[in-house]
Amino acid sequence: MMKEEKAKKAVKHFFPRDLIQSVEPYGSGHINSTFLLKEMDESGERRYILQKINTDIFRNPEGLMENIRNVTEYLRKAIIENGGDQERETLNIVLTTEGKPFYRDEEGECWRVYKFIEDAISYDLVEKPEDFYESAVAFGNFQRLLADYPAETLFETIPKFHDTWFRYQTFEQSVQKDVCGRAAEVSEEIAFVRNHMELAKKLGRMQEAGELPLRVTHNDTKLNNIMIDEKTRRGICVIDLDTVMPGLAVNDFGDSIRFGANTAYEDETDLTKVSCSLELFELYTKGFLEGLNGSLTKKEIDMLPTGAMAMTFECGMRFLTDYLDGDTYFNIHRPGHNLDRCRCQFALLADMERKESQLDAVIQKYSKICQISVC
Ligand code: ADP
Ligand code: GN1
Ligand code: MG
Repeated sequence: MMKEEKAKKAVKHFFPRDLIQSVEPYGSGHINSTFLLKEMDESGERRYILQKINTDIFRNPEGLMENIRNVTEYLRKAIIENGGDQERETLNIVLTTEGKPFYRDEEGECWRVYKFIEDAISYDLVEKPEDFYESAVAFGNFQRLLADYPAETLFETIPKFHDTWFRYQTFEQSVQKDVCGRAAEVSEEIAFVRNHMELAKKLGRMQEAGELPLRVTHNDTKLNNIMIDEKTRRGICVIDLDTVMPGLAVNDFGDSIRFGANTAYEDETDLTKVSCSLELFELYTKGFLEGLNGSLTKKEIDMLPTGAMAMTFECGMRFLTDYLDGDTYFNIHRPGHNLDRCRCQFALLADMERKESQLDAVIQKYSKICQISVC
């Protein structure tokens, strides 16, 4: 059965009245399969997001959905207290007809539905710098709102998700196995990884030494995981909550930078277009620190540029590992897609390294402002 047909069957377990008019593939996420649902009745049209959860990656869908249910309920209380709109400022799970947060079909595939956040857009590339600033405020705010969330109650949906040194070792295993015979063709990229071994160890060591605290973080802070309100241009909702787990604040910062401060798309093949925009880096720093409103330590602030480099490196290395493994993890849309993505990340990291002192200077500028007026 085709994916769409399976999706149509799954829909019936959320919407027993047969009012769904269409089920179309949607969005550009790399992990889950996402569909847009349109429902029509006497009162008009309503839209929903249907997702097939990637259970090869998320092995415990019960734990995953419990995390999302609890985190969204927690956020909802804060939104209501602040006089916000709970329909648009957090994800809203639509339960199955049996009252469950997801439906498991006969083949064991797991489906969930969210209300569609209307009049908002998610971007794969920054179109207006102010939108990137707003996304930073929203991600910073999100982390601050979850600062007192009981971290021990969260399931670790993907163990060692941002353990860059673990990712490095996994990469080396894939090079050794070379199941598709692709290693020879990517010797330059393999050498690039090996030249960055120290970067892979750095943040993990600092965490172990107690220099960087574990916090409840989002862990997948790409620009397209924020909904920007079409009218107000505010970052109204943080979505894609599958990886909300204890993590490092600098990694949330870093992942946003590697995606949003890149002047090119994540899979750009013309590497001359790839660079780390200092303007966007500065805007994001300002917004993120404002959203966090003084909840980072001085050490965390100092390490923000390292977070950006480590996340760019880790992500490139994960794309390369997947290319070597035969493209089994990330959704791809063309042959060599993961290699293109890897090259783009490595070109971006090289540019960040060239600009390291400028990135540090930006951070120090905001670190000072932060200490005087907010922290
Ligand atoms: P993935 O884990 O595959 O990245 P996401 O949960 O990020 O999946 O969803 C993919 C895309 O679908 C998002 O980038 C966004 O454009 C859209 N999307 C997801 N949830 C919603 C929602 N509740 N309302 C509107 N759009 C959404
Ligand atoms: C995946 O799900 P999505 O597309 O938002 C991945 C991230 C990577 C990102 C690279 C669970 O994010 O870790 O940084 O692709 N998510 C998972 O674009 O592995
Ligand atoms: Mg996503």
